[in-house]
Amino acid sequence: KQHFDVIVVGVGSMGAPTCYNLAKRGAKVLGLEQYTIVHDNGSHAGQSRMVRKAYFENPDYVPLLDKAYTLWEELEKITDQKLFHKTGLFYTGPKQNDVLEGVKLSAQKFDITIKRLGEKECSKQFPNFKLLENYEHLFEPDAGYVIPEQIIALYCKLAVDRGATILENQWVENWYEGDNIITVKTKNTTYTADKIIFTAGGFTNNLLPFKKNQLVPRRQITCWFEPKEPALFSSDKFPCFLYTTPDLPGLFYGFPLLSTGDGSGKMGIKIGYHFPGEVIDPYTLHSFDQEKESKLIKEFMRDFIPKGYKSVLSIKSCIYTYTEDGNFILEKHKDFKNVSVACGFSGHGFKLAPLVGEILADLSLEGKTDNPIAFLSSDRFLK
Ligand code: PYC
Repeated sequence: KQHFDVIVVGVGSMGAPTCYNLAKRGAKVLGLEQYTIVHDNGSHAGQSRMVRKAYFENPDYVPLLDKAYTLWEELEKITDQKLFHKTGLFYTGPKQNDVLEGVKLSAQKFDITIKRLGEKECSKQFPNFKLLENYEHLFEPDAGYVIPEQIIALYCKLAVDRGATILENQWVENWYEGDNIITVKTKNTTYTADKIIFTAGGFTNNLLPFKKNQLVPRRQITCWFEPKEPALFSSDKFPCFLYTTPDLPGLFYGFPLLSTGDGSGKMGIKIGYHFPGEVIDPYTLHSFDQEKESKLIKEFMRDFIPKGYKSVLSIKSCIYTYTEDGNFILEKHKDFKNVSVACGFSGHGFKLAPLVGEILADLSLEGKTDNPIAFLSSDRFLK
């Protein structure tokens, strides 16, 4: 048997920075990943994730985001690589809509720079978007994007350099908590540890008991478009955006022209619909009707960013794991003494990955954290 201080199950968006933070603090760490380090069967594939601070979802995230911004900078210093690409973020939506009101609330409460753009200024700065009447337009200049595949690979390397063991293709068949010892069984091996952390994204339900509807994996579709005039969509001209259309709930979002990351060498703009998709068994993520599922996104492009739509380069799926209120679950587990968990990121977690890694290391090694995460406790579902 091999014994570790901490076993981390799931080495993706949250597990990779967790392995790094644990190893940095001197813990003997084992990371178990059911696929490879970086894969497209979970929630991290797709070459871009937004980093933004004027959080419309809930201002309680802003103090955490402040720290995450510092940690993204630190990671750039440690790795000597540019990781955070500051493009700014353009928001447009009907006046008094929840998203825009939420952005303004967080910006005001925490003194975050947000520019309100008049129609003329807006069409000059962002000529690629169709602008609608009675809409409000905002710009968050300090927002941008990171590349999740690059970040996860870097965190794993940093973790391994600091002594962590990270194993791929390790499907956890079973685990249990005994008297101050955790046992984990994979197909061929039994491991033990003092502590365990679950960062298994949409697969968490298979590992930890959550109540029905507390953690719901859903399929989300993203499409890559070849623009009619690629030069108009480079990151110095076309920012990340969140667009609320008049007739649909949720938001359309997108990124500037980036590599599609599929080895074809092609560049495209990635567009998605930030709204709960079909409930799925996460192991069937890629079985879907591409024509049917991409229809809304194509219509959005045709109607609101027509110059961006010459052809569709690819249609991909990834997992959003929703909680009932769309806020994360991040805590020391209530029923198991030596278990910590981060899950239910509901499609907006990656920007906080460096801090989630720190917090999980705090919870696991110290039993507590100084970070203000009470609002992310699953206790809220008991009320
Ligand atoms: O977390 O910022 C975000 C986001 C935008 C679109 C999907 N997720």
